[in-house]
This record gives sequence, C-alpha cells and structure tokens, in this order.
Amino acid sequence: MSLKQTDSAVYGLIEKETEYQKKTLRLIASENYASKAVMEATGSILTNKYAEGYPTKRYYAGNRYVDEIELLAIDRAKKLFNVGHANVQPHAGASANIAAFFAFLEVGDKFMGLDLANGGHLTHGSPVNFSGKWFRPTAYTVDKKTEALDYDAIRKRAIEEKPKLIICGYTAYSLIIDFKAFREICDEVGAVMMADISHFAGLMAGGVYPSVAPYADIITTTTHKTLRGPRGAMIMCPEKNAQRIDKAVFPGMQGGPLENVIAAKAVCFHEAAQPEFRTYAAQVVKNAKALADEFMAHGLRLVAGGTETHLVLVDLTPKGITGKEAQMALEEAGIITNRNTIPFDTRSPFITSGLRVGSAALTTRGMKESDIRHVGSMVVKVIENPNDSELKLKTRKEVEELCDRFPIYR
Ligand code: DSN
Repeated sequence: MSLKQTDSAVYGLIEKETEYQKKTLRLIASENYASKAVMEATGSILTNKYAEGYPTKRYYAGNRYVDEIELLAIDRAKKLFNVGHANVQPHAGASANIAAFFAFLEVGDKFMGLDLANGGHLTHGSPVNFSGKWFRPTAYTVDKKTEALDYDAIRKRAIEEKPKLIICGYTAYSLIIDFKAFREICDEVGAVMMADISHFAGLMAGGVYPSVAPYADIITTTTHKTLRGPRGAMIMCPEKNAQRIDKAVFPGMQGGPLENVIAAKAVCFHEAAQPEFRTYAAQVVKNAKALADEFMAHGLRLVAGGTETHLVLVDLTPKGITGKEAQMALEEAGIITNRNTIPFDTRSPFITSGLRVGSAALTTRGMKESDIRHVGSMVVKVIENPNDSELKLKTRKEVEELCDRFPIYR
C-alpha cells in the first residue's frame, strides 16, 4: 500500500512540506535540492539490507549488489576529488568528524580549530560538543580587522599551542582557504591536517574552489550542501591513512551503513562529475557575488568584505536588528535564511548579530545573477522594515511568483 493509504498523517505533512519548499526561497547556505534520481536511490529497497563491514568483508550474507553499489560510490568519490581513499559510510558530518578524531587522536589530546563564533563548526571544539568535551580544543580566530584568516597568526598560535591536529574548513567563512599554508603550518608543528570541506565540496568538485587533496591528511564532508547529494557524509584521505579511517568509522563509530543513502551518494558523485555541474558550481559563485554586490549597494556590511564562495555573511549591527529578528521577519516573507554569529560577536549564538545566506539552492532552481539580485533587494527591504506586515505580505507574493518561474523539479 502507498504511504497515502497507510499513513495519511505523515503523507499529508510531506505534501505540506513539498508545497512549502516550492513556494519559499531557500537561502540557507548549507541547504540544496537533491535531484529526483538522488531521492529515488535514497527511497529505494536498499534500506532493507544490513551490510556491517566493508565491500567483500561484510558480517552478513547477501551483499553482492550492495557491495557493487558501495564500490561504485567509493570509486566515483575518489575520481571526483582526486583522493587515494574514500569511506562513504558516515551518516552525517558530525559522525564523520567524530570518526576522523578517533582515527588520529586519543581522548584528551589537544587540537586546534576556528572559533565557533568566527565561523567554525560545533564539532571543531565547542565546549558543548564531543570535540570540546572529550578533547582539548584551542581556537584560532580570523583577523579582527580584515575578518579573514591570518596565516601568520595561526602559525604563531600553532607553534605556541602545539596541537596534535589542526582543522581548516568552516561553516560561515566566505573566502577561499589557503590549504598549502595550512599544510606548511601542520608540517612545522607536526600536526595532522584535517579539512572539513562540507560547505564548499560542490564548488571543489565543480572546479571553482582549489583542491585540498594534495595537502590534507583527512578530508571530511557532508554530501548534501553545495555537492547537492543526499543528507549524509564521507571521509577521504591519502591511501596511507585508509585503514585507520575505515576502522574508526566501522567498528569504531557506526554499525550498519545506510546503503540506500550510499547509493544516492554514488548518484550524486556521478552528477557532480558531469560538465553541467561545473557550469552549476561557477554559477553558484557568480550568484553569491551578485547577492553580495546587491547587499553592499544597499548599505549592508558584509563580513570579510564580500565572498569568493557560495556564502555571504551579513553584519546586521549597523541596521539595528539582530540575526534572530531578521531571520523571523524574512521567514514571514517566504525567504528562508539562518541567523549566524559574526566574528567576535557580542550576542549569543541564539540571538546573533549576523545573517548567513548562500546561493547554492536558488542556483539549482535555475536562477542567474539578475534573479538573485532581485531576491537580494527583497531581503534588504524586509531587514530594513522587519515590522511592516504589509511589506512582508507583498514580498511573500513576489516570492511565490518568483518560485513559480523557477520550479524545484521540472
Ligand atoms: N549546521 C550546518 C550548517 O548549516 O553549516 C553544519 O552542520
């Protein structure tokens, strides 16, 4: 029986969410729209199979086709990112990072990551996360004036702190990272170099972000952001680190892998290897730049002065509105964003002084620079008049018209 017949409650809510996604503009920098092919694999019969272990070395029988699928995903990931080894089993970015830590660190070891309020991730040393509870984080920051990474300052801190592992790759940093500089710092202090490329993996696959493969000892990434795959993650590394990564994922961290999601990852890697994906990735960056230009033309202050990626971080302080207020007002107008701390934010992560936006999802809908500028002008109007109900209603209609012109699935 179909879902509609067996569970009308869940079916009805999925229908509502579908309508909601269709009729709203998604500017959350970590979200995207997976293709129908990716969703078909995610929702496939593979969800029925237990496959603890790795291809040809499973703890259950009956994995002949599952093995082929996982091997295909691994092979495609290796080619796409030009790496020696890929483990496609991590269920999520956080679990990939846990496995990466356990592959290279002992509980209590010191590591260095970017401060959370400066754009780092929860798993890069937050005191309320495993990374800050079980390990000893020491943070580096961006430069106070430029709001960009200062590699000399990071080097100095690494020499002082002597961390066993250094993380680069962030959730709210709009500039391109100098991976070679991180490699040199790691070599100088004898640290493992870990790159969390979750946000810009799709840009890297599409050739508009420099490859980290020649430099990092461990690369973790989610597969659902700019890479446009299913919700999930993977870990890549040079061949010499393959065994410790695989052991840390299974049996270290996880049991049975989600082979349906692994199949969807394989589909995503295939899609990302096509020439059209390179065009897409380039358009994502062009659109983010257009959005940044539109914001600046209307007097918004952008952290780090703009963007080189898919992501724009707005400092709302000069506009006298918090991130939380802006996010809520925009949501009422049909524009979905997320509040975010800005470097050295004086507000809590729950309130924040910033708003993070990204261009990946709207680019998937087919929007180009002029469309995204239009979106940018709507965002600015709402931010400047968050309590104007008439404006929010009018914007919501404009948003729906734009959404109709750019359907998610054709
Ligand atoms: N919270 C995600 C993001 O939005 O960047 C990362 O886990």
